[in-house]
Amino acid sequence: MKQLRLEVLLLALAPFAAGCGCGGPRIDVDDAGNNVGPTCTDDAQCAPSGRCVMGHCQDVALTDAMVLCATNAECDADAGFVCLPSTGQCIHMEPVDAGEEPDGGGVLPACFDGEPRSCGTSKFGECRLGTQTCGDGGFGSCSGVVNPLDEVCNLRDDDCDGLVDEPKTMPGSNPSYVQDAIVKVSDNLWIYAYEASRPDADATKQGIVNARTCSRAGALPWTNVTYNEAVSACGTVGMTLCELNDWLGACHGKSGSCNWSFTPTDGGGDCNSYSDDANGRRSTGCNGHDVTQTPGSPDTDALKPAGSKPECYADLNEGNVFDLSGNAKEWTVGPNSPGENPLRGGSYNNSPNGLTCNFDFSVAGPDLRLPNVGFRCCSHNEP
Ligand SMILES: [Ca+2]
Ligand SMILES: [Ca+2]
Ligand SMILES: [Ca+2]
Ligand SMILES: [Ca+2]
Repeated sequence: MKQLRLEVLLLALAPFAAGCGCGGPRIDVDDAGNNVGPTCTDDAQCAPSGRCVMGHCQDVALTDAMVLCATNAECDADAGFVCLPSTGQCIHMEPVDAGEEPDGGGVLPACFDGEPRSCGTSKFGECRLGTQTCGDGGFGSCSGVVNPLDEVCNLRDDDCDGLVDEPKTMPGSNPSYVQDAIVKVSDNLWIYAYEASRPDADATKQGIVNARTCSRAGALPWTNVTYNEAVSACGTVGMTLCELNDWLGACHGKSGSCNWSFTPTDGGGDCNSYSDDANGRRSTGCNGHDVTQTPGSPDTDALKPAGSKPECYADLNEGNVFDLSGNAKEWTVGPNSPGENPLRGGSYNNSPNGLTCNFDFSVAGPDLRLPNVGFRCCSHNEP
């Protein structure tokens, strides 16, 4: 059975020395280790000359100069000192055997009713320390704490190790790192499950940061991007812009024969029947030109967050690749790149036939930049 012995570090805190003839001043305790003085919860109850220290009034007026700490970081942790926020003092915490008589003083309980302290694992990044209060001889729940989460591609330090969106090769002190949504197509081909997005994109904005690219559901894709910018963006994550044949291999699905990257889940068709039931399925198919709008009404065709259409994916053996058909057209590396680059899959303002895997009307030079043209990244090595 261990208990904690608390020893006040501050030698100048003379008024705390009552009843102690040992090597440093102590908080005033009796032989049983109990703090003496009227109980209190704040300084006002000990006015005019006292302070509420560890739940008891002590006849001492601390000055600001006596306040050594607000957090543990300001105390010598290597020597076993922690900060006692209620007094602003660094205290030494050392386990002692129950019943052992410390040097000239009593054995104190682990904490005193009403004593607060900070809690939690980190205050870096998205994390926040919380507070907890002593009651019934122990500290209660940690209020307000925000603990580390898995690192995701979002321009934030989710796992609170001081690194933002760190890759597998540099995970930092917390082993979590960004694991983009990537699907294995074959033994030598991996592809983004979603159209590429910027790290600061979300469902309502495309973001402005080009530091790296992400494959993430729910983020608006990165468009208005030139061919060369797309090549560079894939390079930031150790991947390459998808080659045309690799892109087609994914789009055709595991059967190798799908016309669209489209997988109806209600039994109403297969990946080759998109146009047949388009009128009934348009809202759940892929994001193409909306032909149901009434004449004269505003154009509702628009880019949507990646993965918005739950049935718009190529069904592959090891995962689903979303929005190859529709949403943003995608740059690919073709036989005549970078002079003539295939744009594949059609976009939100193309009809169903323009959303097929094989529709190859569009090629563009390296400087084209359009709001309906994006990209995705591939790799021939496991990312
Ligand atoms: Ca992050
Ligand atoms: Ca991090
Ligand atoms: Ca990390
Ligand atoms: Ca697309």
